[in-house]
Amino acid sequence: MSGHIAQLAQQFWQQGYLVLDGFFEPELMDSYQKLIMDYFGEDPQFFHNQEFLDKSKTEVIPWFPQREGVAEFDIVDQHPLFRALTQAILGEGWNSQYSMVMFSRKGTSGQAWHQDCPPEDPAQFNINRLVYTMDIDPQVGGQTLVVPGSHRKGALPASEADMAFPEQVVLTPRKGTLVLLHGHTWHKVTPVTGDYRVSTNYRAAPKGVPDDITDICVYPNMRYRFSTQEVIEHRV
Ligand SMILES: O=C(O)CCC(=O)C(=O)O
Ligand SMILES: [Fe+2]
Repeated sequence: MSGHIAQLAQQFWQQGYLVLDGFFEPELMDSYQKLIMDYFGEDPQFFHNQEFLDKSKTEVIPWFPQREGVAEFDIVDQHPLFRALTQAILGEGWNSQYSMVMFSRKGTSGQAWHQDCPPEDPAQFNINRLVYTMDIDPQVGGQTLVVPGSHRKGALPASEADMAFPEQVVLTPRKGTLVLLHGHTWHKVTPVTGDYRVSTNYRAAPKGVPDDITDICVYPNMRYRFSTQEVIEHRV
């Protein structure tokens, strides 16, 4: 198994992402999905400010269940293979940051192209460990797009308009899929046409990376700082 894990870690570093279908048991995913729907209901409201919504074209409502002591969310965090894979990718001393459930309502725009943190220093990055508790399919929308190898390509091209990259790959995760995604990899989420979309992100980072590494997000049109809710750089 450890040889296989090393191979998967190598694949992650080549592509900037990794997709593992059927990684989590369906029963565990069902219990997570129920907790998530009990928390949100079908039609929750936003709390991001309007400038962010307008400029980022990102419509996601976050929930941090572990901060509220919802113990079930520790199960994934402590999953032995999940941890072994993380260790193979990030090395000794890596840090599990937090789990964040992301809910998008029907008819919302998903997430624009972005990088979770500035890409200038290759040693300063987060990884997303995305757990899908429901099927994402072409009917629901909300597919995740990634550009392979873009974690080595610096900042996303500056642009005001949405973009398509010839080499982009469309991910359609199912219930139980684990997607590992480097924070510098260019990625987006397509509009949500079905009833709603849910994903849960267990963010982690290598040793020496501060916990607020994802405070500044890079979009084609701006860099945005979440803690102060401000555009810190207009890129176009
Ligand atoms: O939900 C997804 O598929 C991607 C979410 C994302 O971009 C992130 O958590 O950084
Ligand atoms: Fe992201």
